[in-house]
Amino acid sequence: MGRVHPLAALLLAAAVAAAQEAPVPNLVANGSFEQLTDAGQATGWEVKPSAADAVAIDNVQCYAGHQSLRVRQTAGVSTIQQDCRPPAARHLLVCWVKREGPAAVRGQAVGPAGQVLAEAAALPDVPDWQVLQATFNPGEVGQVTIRLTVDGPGTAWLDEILLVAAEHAARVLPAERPATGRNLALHKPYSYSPAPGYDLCTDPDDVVQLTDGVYTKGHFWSQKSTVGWLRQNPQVTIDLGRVEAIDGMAISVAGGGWAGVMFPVEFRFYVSDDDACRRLGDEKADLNQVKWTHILKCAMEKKEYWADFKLDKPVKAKYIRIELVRNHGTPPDLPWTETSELKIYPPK
Ligand SMILES: [Ca+2]
Repeated sequence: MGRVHPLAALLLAAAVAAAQEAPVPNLVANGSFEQLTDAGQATGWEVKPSAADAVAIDNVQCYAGHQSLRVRQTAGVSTIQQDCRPPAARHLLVCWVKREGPAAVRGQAVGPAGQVLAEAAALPDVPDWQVLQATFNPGEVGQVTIRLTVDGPGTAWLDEILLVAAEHAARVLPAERPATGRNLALHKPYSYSPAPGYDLCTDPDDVVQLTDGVYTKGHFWSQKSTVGWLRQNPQVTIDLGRVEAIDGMAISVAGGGWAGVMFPVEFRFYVSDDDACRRLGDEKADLNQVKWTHILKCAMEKKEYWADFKLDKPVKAKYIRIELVRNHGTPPDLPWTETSELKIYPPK
C-alpha cells in the first residue's frame, strides 16, 4: 500500500455508508492498474511509450489499490489508452494523476473519428495526487477511446481511471466540503438569465451542470462541465422542489486572467417561496417580478476556489437566486465569469 491520501478517511466513511449499495459500474477495465499480464504489463491497456522503458507499473506510488502506472521520460509523448462503448447518456471521466516536472498530463475521451468528446488537463504546481474529471455524452458514436497522454519531460503517475454514468459523480469523486453533508441543490433543476454564452464550455448540458455534483478543475472555460457567461451579469435560480431550511452555500469559480476570464467580484444570494420562479427559464423573463429576499452578499477573493458561505441564521425557502456581479478584470464593466457548481447546505 502506498501513501494514505488525505481523503482516505472520508472515502472510507463514504464507503461504509455505501456498503449496502452496489459498486458503481466502471466502463474502463483495470482502471486502477492492479491487474498485470504475464509480461508485467497493465491488462486491458494499449501503451505507446515515448521510449522503450518510459512506462512501467509502480508499486510504491498509488492512489488506489497497491500500484499505479508510471510514465518517466526525458522527452516525447507517451500514450495509454483503452477502447470502450459507453451508451448514449451523460458520463463522467475521472483520472487520478500525480506529477513531477514540466510534463503535461491529459485525460481524454475520443470518438471514432478522432473527435475529442471530453478532456481534462492536470494542473501544474500540485505536488499531490489530483483528480482530472470531465463529463460528456457520447451519443451514438459507438466506440470511445479513453486516452491518457504525458507530454514532455517529467514523471507522471496515473491511477483510478473511471468512466461511470454521470449520476454517480457524488459517489466516485471526493467531496469538497464533506463535513457539511447533504447538498440540497444536487441534481435540482435551475434556470438562468440570460442564457450562458461562451463557445468552449456552452453545451446542451449547461442546464444540468451547475448542480450535477461535478466540480471542474483546471481551465474552466474550455471544459464542457462549466457554465460560462461573456459580457453578462448572470443570474441563476435553483428550484429546491420544496421549502428547505438553508444554512449556507458554496460556489466554485474560475478566472485568473487566462484567456481573459476573470474572477467574479461578488455573489449575491436571494431566496423566495414564490412559485412564479418556476417560469424563469425564459431568458427574457424579468426576475424582479418575483419577490426575493436578499440574504447574503459575498465579496470574492481573486483566486480559483470553492467559496463557502454560512448564514448568520438559517432561512427557509424553496427557490434560491444567485447573481454573479462584475469581475476583477479590466475593464470591470466587461464581466466574463464562469462557474462549475453550486451547492446549498441545510443546517447540521
Ligand atoms: Ca491502483
